[in-house]
Amino acid sequence: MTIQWFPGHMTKARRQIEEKLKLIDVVIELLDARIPLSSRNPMVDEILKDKPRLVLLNKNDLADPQVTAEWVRYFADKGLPALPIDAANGTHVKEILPRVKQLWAHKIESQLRKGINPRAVRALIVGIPNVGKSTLINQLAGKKIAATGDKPGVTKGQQWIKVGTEMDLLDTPGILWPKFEDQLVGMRLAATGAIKEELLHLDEIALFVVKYMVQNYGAGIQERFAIQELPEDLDDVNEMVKVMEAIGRKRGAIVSGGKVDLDKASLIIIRELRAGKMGRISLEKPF
Ligand SMILES: Nc1nc2c(ncn2[C@@H]2O[C@H](COP(=O)(O)OP(=O)(O)OP(=O)(O)O)[C@@H](O)[C@H]2O)c(=O)[nH]1
Ligand SMILES: [Mg+2]
Repeated sequence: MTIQWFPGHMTKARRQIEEKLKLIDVVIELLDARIPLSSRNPMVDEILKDKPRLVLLNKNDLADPQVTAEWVRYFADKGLPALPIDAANGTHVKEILPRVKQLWAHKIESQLRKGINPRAVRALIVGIPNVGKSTLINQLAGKKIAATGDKPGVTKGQQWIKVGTEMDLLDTPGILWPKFEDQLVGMRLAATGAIKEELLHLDEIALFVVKYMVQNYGAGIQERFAIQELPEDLDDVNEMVKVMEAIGRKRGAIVSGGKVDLDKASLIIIRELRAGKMGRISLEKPF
């Protein structure tokens, strides 16, 4: 399957970021804690060059804590301290402003030395669609200023938002990149909600999710959906479809004649994964 998702507005969003860059002191790069590398826009390094950068792993409430700990080590090894957060509930959000200020401290000090009153630090927030940029901004600002929503493509344009007196934040529309270097990257982005649902074959995405869960979280789904035996051969599609059907049956996705409606089952699998109802699941590991 090829996912076609790079509409014109994404090119525009990229251009708008490039235009604003000279006004920006620090970049906050928001990644999805469940898929940190796959949610990392390969164009970002190219666009942002050497702007001071803070990496945040959002939606950590949905990610596997052990895997997140591995990711934190992975980024630290690369000299990029990454802070896991949960923007929806505000977990660790208070640690962000001090870190942003730290990245900008040398400029503040030099302004003070020159007798200039330091202005608010200007931060740009970038990340894939639906990763939680606007939610984080609202959390930092302490009020609902930016529109948020449970689907990609909610923020349409850029918007400056004041976070107290110390930081101004630029909210941007989420951007994806024109080509996924790896089919799995597309699957992970689709499963976690970065790509518009209308563009996807949900059954393929659900199959990918079920296969990953059988491989990595087998005991959990066996228990949750009362499945007697899981397939041993991960590449046996028929066996995986049986697991999808078992989940669908358990959730009442039945058509007349008692057969499972696989489309409905697929939707249920994806919805439950995204809502964290299958437990804390990461879909990517750092190796
Ligand atoms: N569970 C969980 N949900 C979150 C978290 N942060 C954001 N969300 C949810 O994710 C969805 C997307 O959030 P937005 O803030 O609109 O995402 P965005 O990055 O601004 O998306 P675009 O504007 O479309 O690029 C919303 O339903 C949020 O409630 C989090 O840390 N945990
Ligand atoms: Mg937004």
